[in-house]
Amino acid sequence: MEKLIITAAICGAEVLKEHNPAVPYTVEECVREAKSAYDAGASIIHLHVRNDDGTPTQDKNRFKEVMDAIHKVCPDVIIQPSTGGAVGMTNDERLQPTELSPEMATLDCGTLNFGGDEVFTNTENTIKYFGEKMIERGIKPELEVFDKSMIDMALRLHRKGYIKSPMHFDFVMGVNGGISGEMRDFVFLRESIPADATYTVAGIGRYEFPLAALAIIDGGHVRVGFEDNVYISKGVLARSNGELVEKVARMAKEMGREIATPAEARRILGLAQ
Ligand code: KMH
Ligand code: ZN
Repeated sequence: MEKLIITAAICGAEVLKEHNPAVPYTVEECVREAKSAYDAGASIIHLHVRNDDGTPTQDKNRFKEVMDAIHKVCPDVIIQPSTGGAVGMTNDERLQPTELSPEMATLDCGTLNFGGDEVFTNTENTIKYFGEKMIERGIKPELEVFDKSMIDMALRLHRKGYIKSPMHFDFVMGVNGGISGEMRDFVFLRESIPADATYTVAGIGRYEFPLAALAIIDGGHVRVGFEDNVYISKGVLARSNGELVEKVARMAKEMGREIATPAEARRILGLAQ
């Protein structure tokens, strides 16, 4: 079995300091959280950025500032900017970090309800447009799927040439509006991707660690972080993203799965070394 790639989604666009005071907004806070995750075994940082007041932004310059600052202290870490941004942003606003030609970026594969009156919109033409831009800019997409239908969409657009092989999926499970995070849901998604594809699983809230355990034994990969969950255990806030990564690394060790370094993650995902 390949080593385990741990991704840390350190910040997100929606979670606030009101939910956990350690949620990062400023450049310095993002660096602190990325470093804590990297030191604990994360080889990928899934990145959103904020203005200092916590409002989400996809501003290219802000991304550059945060990415450069993270790379200063974690030189080999893979930084995967979000192209999802926050609900309501335009496509070109969301695509700004891809102008920096990062190694990876997320590509959201469908529209879903996102709690309350919010709708996270990704039409077929949007997905095609994002896929084309990523091919043009040499970026490996992490295909974010919030439901089984989004895997089907990704496979269809792959056949049409908008997404290249080998595909790498992120099963985001437990969003209100997307697929739930039960074991049967995980098996359904996992059995619906091509044999040469890789996947990571991002369980939202209470699903984070049970789904991490399933992915560890199945040979998949794991995403944790404040974007998805702010608790280290029931009712106890995590002190840092590093603490969440540490828990996954501990679980993997107990189950006999080694943790991938960034170089090993690049090889597993087929990124340039
Ligand atoms: N903030 C969500 C609306 C991504 O990073 O690509 C979208 C999101 C997905 O977080
Ligand atoms: Zn995200």
